[in-house]
Amino acid sequence: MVKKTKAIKGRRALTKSADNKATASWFSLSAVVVGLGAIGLGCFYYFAYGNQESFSPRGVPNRTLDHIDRRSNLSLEEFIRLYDTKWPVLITDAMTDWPAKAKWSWQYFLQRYGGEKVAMKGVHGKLEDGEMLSVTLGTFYEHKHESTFSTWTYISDELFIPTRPELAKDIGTPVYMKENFFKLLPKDLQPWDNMLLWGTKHSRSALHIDPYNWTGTNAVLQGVKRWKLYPPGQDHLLYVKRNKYCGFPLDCFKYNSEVDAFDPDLKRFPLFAQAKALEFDQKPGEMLMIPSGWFHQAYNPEECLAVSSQFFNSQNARLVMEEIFKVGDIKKNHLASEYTSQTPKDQVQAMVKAIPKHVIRKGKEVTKTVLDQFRSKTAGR
Ligand SMILES: O=C(O)CCC(=O)C(=O)O
Repeated sequence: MVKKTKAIKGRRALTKSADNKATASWFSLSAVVVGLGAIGLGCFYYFAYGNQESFSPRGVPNRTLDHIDRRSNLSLEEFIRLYDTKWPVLITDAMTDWPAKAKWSWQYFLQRYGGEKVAMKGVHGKLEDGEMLSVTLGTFYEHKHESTFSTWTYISDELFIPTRPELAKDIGTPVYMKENFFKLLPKDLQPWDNMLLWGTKHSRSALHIDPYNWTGTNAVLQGVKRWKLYPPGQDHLLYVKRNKYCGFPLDCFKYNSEVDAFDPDLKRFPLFAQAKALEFDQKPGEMLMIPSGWFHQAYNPEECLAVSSQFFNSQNARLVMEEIFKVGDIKKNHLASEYTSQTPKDQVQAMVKAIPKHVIRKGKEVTKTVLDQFRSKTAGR
């Protein structure tokens, strides 16, 4: 019985019956033609584009990872058409009128804030072993020259600038960031903006996608920042840690990779060797726009002062709202039935109306706790 079944299966796998022999030869011939066609197409692409990895973001032709566009006089229309939620770009004239460029120096900060606490990442060993500490700005300054590739410190403070309006005034809002639906959220749920990033030589961020999948910006005021940005579709090569939370007043999932892209452990993370990145250095006065969904990591080859920010606009609204729905305890079915045909702004407004009161209360508590934690007079140096 078993033998018979096997035999029938075996025959079927070949040609089923003599009647099918003609069909089989036709298929073989077609397979050869298709195979040759595929090789031909492959050669065409190889010679047309070299062996450069190419990607086709929504609405723009093939882009390659061999350089980053540096643009000035970029209109809002062109930014939306070519880059927003599609491809990274360095804008060289977005910060020309920022008072921070001339004003922010060590002398300026130490005089005013030398004794005040900042949130600082300290690493001794591997990036993954780093911890967040609360130290005075003066202490960071005293030790900043001691950094090595494996021992470094990085002020990464979400609240230092937002809680000091005199500093926030020194930073402008380029035209590309004017539409920002985060402002439509209740005040206590808006993500903190303008993170202060002051890193020693060798300091670096983790490889991650930004919270809520927003569009991120990074403005370098002093020093140089080296970047690796990964086009979407490579999550399976990046060892993403699941089920972590961002800890913002309106919580969201955190998408961090376990890999340090500037010092990858390929024994632990072998697939990472296949990941393709856009790599470049960002100079002082340049602002980087990081599209939603791109994993990215920065390394400071020298001491670097920068400010990062974000926006949620008509281009990324669908992606950002999806992330808010995942954690925000907002029931999609509470939204009006016409929701899907509304403009992005109207959709955000409808979503905001559906945020439960307990979520807003929790947002207030989170901000207070974080502020207490980092500003506490008793926190050690
Ligand atoms: O400047 C850095 O270290 C990276 C900052 C960053 O990636 C971010 O703010 O999302």
